[in-house]
Amino acid sequence: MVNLIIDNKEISVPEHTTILDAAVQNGILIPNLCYLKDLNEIGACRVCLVEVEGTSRLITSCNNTVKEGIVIHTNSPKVREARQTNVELILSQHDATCAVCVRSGNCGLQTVSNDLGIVDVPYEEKLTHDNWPKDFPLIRDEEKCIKCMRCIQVCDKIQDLNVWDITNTGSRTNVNVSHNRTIDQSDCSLCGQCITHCPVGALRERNDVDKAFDALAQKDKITVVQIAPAVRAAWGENLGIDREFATVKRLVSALRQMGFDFIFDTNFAADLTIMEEGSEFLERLGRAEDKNLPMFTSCCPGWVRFMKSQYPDMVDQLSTAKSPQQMFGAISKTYYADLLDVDPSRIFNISIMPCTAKKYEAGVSVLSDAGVGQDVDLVLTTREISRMIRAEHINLELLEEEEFDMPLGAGTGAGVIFGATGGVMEAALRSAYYLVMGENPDPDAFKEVRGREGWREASFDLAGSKLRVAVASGLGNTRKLMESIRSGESNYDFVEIMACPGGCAGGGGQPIEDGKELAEERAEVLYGLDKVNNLRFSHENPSVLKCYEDYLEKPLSHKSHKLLHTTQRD
Ligand code: HC0
Ligand code: SF4
Repeated sequence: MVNLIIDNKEISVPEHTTILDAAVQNGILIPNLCYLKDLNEIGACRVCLVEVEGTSRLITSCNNTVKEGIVIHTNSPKVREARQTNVELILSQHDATCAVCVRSGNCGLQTVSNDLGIVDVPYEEKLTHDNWPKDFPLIRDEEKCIKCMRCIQVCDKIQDLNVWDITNTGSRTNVNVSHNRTIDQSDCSLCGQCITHCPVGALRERNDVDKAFDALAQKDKITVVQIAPAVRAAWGENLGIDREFATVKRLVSALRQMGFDFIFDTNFAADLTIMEEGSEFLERLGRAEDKNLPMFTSCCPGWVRFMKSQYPDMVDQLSTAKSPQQMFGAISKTYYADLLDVDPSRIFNISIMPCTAKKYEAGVSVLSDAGVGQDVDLVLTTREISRMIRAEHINLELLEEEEFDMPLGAGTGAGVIFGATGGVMEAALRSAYYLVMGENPDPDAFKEVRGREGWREASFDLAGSKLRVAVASGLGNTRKLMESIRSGESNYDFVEIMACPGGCAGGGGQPIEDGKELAEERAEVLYGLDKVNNLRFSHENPSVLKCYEDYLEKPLSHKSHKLLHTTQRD
């Protein structure tokens, strides 16, 4: 152990602990901006400076470790002055138009500046601009970038895609798409992890809120909204309400107040996906030859983009099943339009997703099959729906719980766990077991695929044959898994991949709480919802069964193939 004094407090911490960690562990807060534990410990912003007694230099506390007997001051006049100067210099290169920023009130730089009492920036403002494509789902505002390097680190170390890099040096140091490429030339998966790790508003999703309000205002439009599994575990986070209070039923109630005509659940389509994808898997498994295994899940557009750019030769191993978002879009503009007896062109489909890549997915033409433009007209992230709720001045505390509309509002516990890494696999195994054995397994029989670390594998016995499955989340983990499959080191029958660490619960469109990874906490909410659901098997979803009975006939039918599958990946 190392003994030291921080702000007159005698403390003792293990060797190699950083000064910042030592302080935090002892309840002493040191402001910082670029620091992210185990990811970005480079002292780029120089906000976490501290003074070491007896030396003339100030040092960054995030990347300097403790030494026996040192005496540290985290907030001496010298530290305060230097910290203030450093923040003022950052502000001189940052477009601080906070009133019109999506991160206003939730911005690391704003907090640090306010806490330091900065009301004036004595340096000349030097902003740089670039021409970012305004329609791209991921937007980078060059003028707001504070060169903290977090986006570079998360994209390199966690996602292993190296989309971002440092350009220029010295005072002209900047961050931009690597290798002088434009964003559309890069291999960006659109996972949005750079957004959720940006401390300011330099990275964000395309703002589609106004289009949603426009659709709500058009009287001839029938607005149909679907809520993705992972959204229900996070939507209240930036709205000042507790997780326990922010139930999906209260979100339904808020959306109804906002004027959406029909409020449905993506879980319905997740259950439908299991019927189709599970049947496809069993069909492939049963082939005498040309099984094309492992079959990969195809519901995460970040992963599909990654597959297309990094492993194009393996693309035909993706399941042909479309994602639940797209299945929902197709079904609502065909089957449901028939039920309503309306022209499907009047239906305006909005999906609320924890995801930035879903904005791209909705626009992929080969994924729209209802014949009236895009099957999903607009995708809003969890953050965007939170902004709409605020814009509507909804008094959240007064919200009562309300039910989804029917029939597309019915979802099972198997559908809800799609939002956590391993959930699609678990749901698929529950139903595959039933389809093969003719009886339900224990719903928790396939729990082994839950978790977060690296990639996980498991094998299960299915009617006497061994089924080998693997699950990965995060594209860095995915690359390792893919290399292992490619080299023949690993052999699986079925593989689930989600681009975001922890799956959609940790999606790039989820609320941001700077410095916190909330995927696990949110996944717990989803597993809790599964546990208490009366129905825990996709093949027991009454609305899905009715949809087959009245419309689709059976999984993999001609109609199902037309509306719910694709062999093209654009
Ligand atoms: Fe997901 Fe989905 S689980 S990708 O993560 O499959 O976005 O939540 O909606 O489509 O259902 C995201 C979340 C979904 C889809 C579902 C799948
Ligand atoms: Fe989107 Fe979920 Fe995939 Fe992340 S894991 S890119 S949130 S679908």
